[in-house]
Amino acid sequence: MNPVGADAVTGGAAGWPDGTFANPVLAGFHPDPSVCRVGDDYYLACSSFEYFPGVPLFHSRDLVHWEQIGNALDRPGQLTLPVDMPSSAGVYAPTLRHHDGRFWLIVTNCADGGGTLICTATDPAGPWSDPVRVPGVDGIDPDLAWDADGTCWCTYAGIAQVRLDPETGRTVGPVRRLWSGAPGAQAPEAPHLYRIGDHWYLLIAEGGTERGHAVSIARATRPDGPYEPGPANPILTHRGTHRPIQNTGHADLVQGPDGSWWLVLLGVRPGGGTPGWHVLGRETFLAPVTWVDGWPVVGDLAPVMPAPPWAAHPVPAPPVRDDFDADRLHPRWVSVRSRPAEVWSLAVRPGWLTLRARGASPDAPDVTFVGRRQQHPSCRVRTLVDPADGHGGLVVRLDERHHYDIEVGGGEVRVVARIGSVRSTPATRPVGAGPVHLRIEVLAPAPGDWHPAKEPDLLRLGVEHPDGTFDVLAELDGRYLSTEVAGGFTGRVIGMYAARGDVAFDWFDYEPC
Ligand code: 6LW
Repeated sequence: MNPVGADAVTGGAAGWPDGTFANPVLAGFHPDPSVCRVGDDYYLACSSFEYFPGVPLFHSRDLVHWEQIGNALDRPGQLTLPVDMPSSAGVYAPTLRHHDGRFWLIVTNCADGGGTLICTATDPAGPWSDPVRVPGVDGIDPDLAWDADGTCWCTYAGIAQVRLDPETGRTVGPVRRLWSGAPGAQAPEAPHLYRIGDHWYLLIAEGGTERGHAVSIARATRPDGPYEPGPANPILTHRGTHRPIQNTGHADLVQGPDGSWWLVLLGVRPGGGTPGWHVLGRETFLAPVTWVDGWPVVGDLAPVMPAPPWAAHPVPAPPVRDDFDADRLHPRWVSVRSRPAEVWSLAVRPGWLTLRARGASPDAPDVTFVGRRQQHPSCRVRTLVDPADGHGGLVVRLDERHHYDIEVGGGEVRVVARIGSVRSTPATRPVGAGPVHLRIEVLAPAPGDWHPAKEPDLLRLGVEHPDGTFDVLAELDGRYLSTEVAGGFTGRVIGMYAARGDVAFDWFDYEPC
């Protein structure tokens, strides 16, 4: 049976170079994707954890090319991430849906007693409403689905379900257990519920978000069950394989423009020797789905995929340089926990981003930081920084306890490496007064350059001379800024910080290399 639409993915439509597309479709730290379709448009939301603003939102016309249009939680009143919250707490997996003329986003803020939040918008680029709290939903990964009579069902990790009034956040009736995936499997979570054909389908993740991650399915004739597990579960896992994309799970189903079915899901790309270190966080991938006897079957998921049978709608590549000439920051720029107006300005020194220090270094949970996700295995980051009487620079950050910094101030440039409990200063260099060019290069190994303990990448931190030559002060092993070392749910974020006083940045370049 094929409930709705075509199931053959053939490739060959307009605009796809070589008849292929590249996975991931959203590179870098973009986990837990949730997608919805409104006419010809697709919208996608991801988790954001300790970063503010929270819940990045993307738009696409072809499911492959995505452009960030905003962040759902971009006002302090919508998102509280207290300074004492651990990194990788905060904003967990959202579900994004369109119902009755409005976009609905349900999400958990694990750092806020309120827990489950619902926001709505008529334009997904914002503004999003202040959140309605849902105290009756006591679990992560909430999903919203409406049945034909308008009843709203909230299904969440466990897998548990309760009816609710999404306008008020009030739950109705008891919480019921629906299913827990494969017997004995850990972490049944990430449920999404869909009415497709004659059935309600319950898509879940199980096995945990590490190498054992998997996607499974069950179905019922009513939204509240009883659920019958699929005959071929898990319908997707890369566990125990040597495939380059690992940890595959946490998926959401969507139909392409031609009615074919697809999954967006998270996966990682481990690098280096054994056990493999992934440094870019959990990324968003796209995989084709066909239907066999009323059950979804997931097709091959690889870095290079046959193009779908519809036209490509590429989006402009983000510019290499942000000159800080606009009067607001692009939504891709994130800060750690909060970004109060008094610690940053584009107006104090027009054309420069000025940061005012709070925490004394990127070790501090309240460091003044403005950064962006590392999205390419090899990339180059540069800035022109004027420390004036302060201290500040560039940082590659996994969390407070895992970061590499190059900082200028007090007449010197220094490289600082923080790895767990160890903090060291592998290089210092005297420098004159005035603005300094800082540069960080991240270099992935050449294909085939492998041995069992090979690092996933190398980071070179240094200063750039007026003639453009790169004076490398330190070359550091990237494994210590990986999820396998640091733990947690995020990925690398690279940006600017102030550690003392007011520090101004004229521009910031990020380019793949
Ligand atoms: C998320 C859970 C998961 O809530 O990881 O991979 C958790 N899946 O569903 C954090 O992203």
